[in-house]
Amino acid sequence: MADIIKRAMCRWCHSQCRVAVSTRDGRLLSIDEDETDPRREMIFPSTRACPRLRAAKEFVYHADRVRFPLKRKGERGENKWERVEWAQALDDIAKKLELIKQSYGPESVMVTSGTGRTMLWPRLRFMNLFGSPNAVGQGTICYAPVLTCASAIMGWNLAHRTSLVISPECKSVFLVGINPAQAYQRLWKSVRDAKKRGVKFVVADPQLTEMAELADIWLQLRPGTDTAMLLGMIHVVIEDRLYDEDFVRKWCYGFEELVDRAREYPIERVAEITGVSSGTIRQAAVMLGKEKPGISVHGMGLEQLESQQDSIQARLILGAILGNLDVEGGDYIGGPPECVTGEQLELSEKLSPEQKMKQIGANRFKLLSWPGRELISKHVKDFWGKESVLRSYAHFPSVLRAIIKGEPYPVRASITTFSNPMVTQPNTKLVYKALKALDLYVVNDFWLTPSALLADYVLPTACWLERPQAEPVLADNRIMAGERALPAVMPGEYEYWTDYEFFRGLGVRLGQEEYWPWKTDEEVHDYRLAPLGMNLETFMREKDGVHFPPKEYRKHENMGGFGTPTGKVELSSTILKMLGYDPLPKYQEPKESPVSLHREAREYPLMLITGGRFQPYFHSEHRQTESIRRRRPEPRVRIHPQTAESLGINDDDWVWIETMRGRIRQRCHIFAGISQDVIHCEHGWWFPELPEEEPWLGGVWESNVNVLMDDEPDHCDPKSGGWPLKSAICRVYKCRMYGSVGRSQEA
Ligand SMILES: Nc1nc2c(c(=O)[nH]1)N[C@H]1C(S)=C(S)[C@@H](COP(=O)(O)OP(=O)(O)OC[C@H]3O[C@@H](n4cnc5c(=O)[nH]c(N)nc54)[C@H](O)[C@@H]3O)O[C@H]1N2
Ligand SMILES: Nc1nc2c(c(=O)[nH]1)N[C@H]1C(S)=C(S)[C@@H](COP(=O)(O)OP(=O)(O)OC[C@H]3O[C@@H](n4cnc5c(=O)[nH]c(N)nc54)[C@H](O)[C@@H]3O)O[C@H]1N2
Ligand code: SF4
Ligand SMILES: [Mo]
Repeated sequence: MADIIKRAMCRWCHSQCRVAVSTRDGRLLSIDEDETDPRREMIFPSTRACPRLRAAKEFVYHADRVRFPLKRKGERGENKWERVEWAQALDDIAKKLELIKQSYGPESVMVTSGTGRTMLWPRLRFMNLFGSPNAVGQGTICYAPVLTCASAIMGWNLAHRTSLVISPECKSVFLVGINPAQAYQRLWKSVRDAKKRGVKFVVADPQLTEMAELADIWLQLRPGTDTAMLLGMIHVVIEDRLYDEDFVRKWCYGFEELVDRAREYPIERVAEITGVSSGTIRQAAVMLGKEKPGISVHGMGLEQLESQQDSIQARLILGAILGNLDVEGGDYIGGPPECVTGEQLELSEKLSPEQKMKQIGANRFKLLSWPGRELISKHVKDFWGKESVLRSYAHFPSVLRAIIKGEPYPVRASITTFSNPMVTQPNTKLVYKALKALDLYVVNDFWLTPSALLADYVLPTACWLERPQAEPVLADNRIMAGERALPAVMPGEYEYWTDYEFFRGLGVRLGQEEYWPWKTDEEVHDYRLAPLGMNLETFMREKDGVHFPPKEYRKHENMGGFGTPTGKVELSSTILKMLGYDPLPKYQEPKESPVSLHREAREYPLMLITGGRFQPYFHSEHRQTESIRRRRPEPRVRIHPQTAESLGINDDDWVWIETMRGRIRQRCHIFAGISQDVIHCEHGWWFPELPEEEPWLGGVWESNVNVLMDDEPDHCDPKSGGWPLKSAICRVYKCRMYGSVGRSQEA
């Protein structure tokens, strides 16, 4: 048969590159850049240079890939499996879920999910029809915080960092806790181009990242102190009258309250809190105030703070009063996409109000759970005439505790899809204990990850090459699509189901058949694209799989305001107030820092930040792909040269990193771009080459930084429940190695 070329969309990171895939007889031959993709020039480095893409064949045909459904034999964690048919696995799982539902109620079933790699809604549609509000996920510390905060105070989110382009009209860019060089290669390309045009950059990051190196002003703040810094900058902008008086008068609500709050943050006080000199803070505020219009964008440096809401709110307020909102060259608001959205497909109206109120965490972390979502959605929907794109999450740490303690009620079954909580969720020892205590645990993945190794069923999933795609870009109104390049089933060789097919299969068995009318992913996408007068095939043919509607600026002028209760940008949030929270941002010292825990800090004198993105990996993925692993075989911890010297540690030494919750080992990377009292550990590490059975679980206890991290609900963001991944106290000491990994002794 002749070679076939398909235009697929890669999902091995958030760049979502479209690629041209050559196949013969259903087998992958090669992958190249897709010349029909209008976005192909908008990435640095090019798609062709991407290590994950170059290793695609290794991934797809890897010997360790789970090819058929597996059912546990023996004890959980023994790594003993039998192959079962898909139909049998789904029959069994459905039966068990039904029994658990009868004994404990539908809310005793949870799903866990990771960051966007596939459609997010099928699991929610399944759960809403099943009757459970307990969907948890990484969204609580990644994207949902800003989505919710921006929707609450300005009626929609700003253009997302994955697709943000710095336009020629833009004069300044403020980046807070984000490093596009490693994390967002499209934004990175745009940043590099803008720098050449003379755009000014202000970067707030405790580390000298590639982004910070390129900055005009680098604010090297103490981890977790962003809210103070941002309020200090707001104070300068107000005092120096650098804000947009016209915009504030016409379109903002609560300015006087903001003025009062900002007054509590004179830059001398802020300098003391953050460790950045008052002169530098002032300079940064003045630069952003004078170089307008500007863009501001933040990353995990804010979303993963226990003060995620206050810091994000302050960042959004600063941009708004500067007059950057929805102007050309400023912070663009896309509005709803034209296709059917995931939120419409979720069928959340099928979940009764009583079940919504049972969502674990809803009585406490109201903003990201049902109370906040319903309140915000109402105003957003009234304004835009279309469903919001908000999310609602149960509180993961509280759900884990419910599994263990049975309070507020028992949670007995879990389905994990596109996630590896044993590696990416903090407090791994507790995650382990909870997963082991379940009556039923099902994992949908490509590999026997440390999480999958604890499952009763592991179901092999189709990767992006083996399924078609068509989705809007997060809160943007852009839509992108890709074709299915490889068959998901090769009889006798492998049988992969997409996440959609899996949840449909389960739903159909549990009496939900009428709500799953589309049998394949193709049918789903045809349905979603119908409002554009297209289906997947015509969308690929006529639009090359990309729909970027023309930008419309200053929509508030035509639409009469913003989608909030007051119709204005709420500098003081009426929604936060209605939910019983402080309507304005306020600084609070992290619960675990040398300042708040000065006694403990004698033993744990260093501050630990984690998870800074690095190539060639995406979270806990790709550790088994040899050509990728060879580039970065081992985990690394960044330590300041003087700190290392005082501890007798040399570059490349294995060191123990210890917190009050445990210890792990990583290799020392001497790095002068971090403060002497801060260290940075990589996240996502496990070792697929180590034994799978307990206690090894693929080396999950060796170097996985989440063994060290805290998830205590009292230490999470009080409004949205985010857990702190960028602040802990720790100590570091040399790990004496006598031979290879696994034969070590502590110093
Ligand atoms: N300490 C610390 N922890 C962190 C972070 C940090 O900075 N520091 N970052 C956090 C953030 S922002 C995020 S988003 C999370 C990420 O956390 P997760 O999204 O949970 O990422 P992974 O743990 O890598 O798990 C993803 C799993 O899904 C599988 N997979 C990939 N694609 C698909 C698919 O299409 N379908 C299915 N069914 N499975 C698929 C992969 O093989 C992998 O095992 O980590 C968080 N954890
Ligand atoms: N290669 C690769 N790319 C990825 C991913 C991946 O795993 N690998 N993951 C994707 C996902 S899901 C996400 S969410 C994004 C995340 O991408 P980013 O938002 O860039 O997230 P991080 O690299 O975790 O953190 C960004 C910066 O925050 C800084 N930081 C730490 N603590 C603080 C603080 O208290 N205040 C401030 N201001 N900054 C702080 C860190 O030093 C770091 O440089 O990356 C995406 N892209
Ligand atoms: S993994 Fe590489 S090819 Fe795939 S989307 Fe990311 S940058 Fe693009
Ligand atoms: Mo993320």
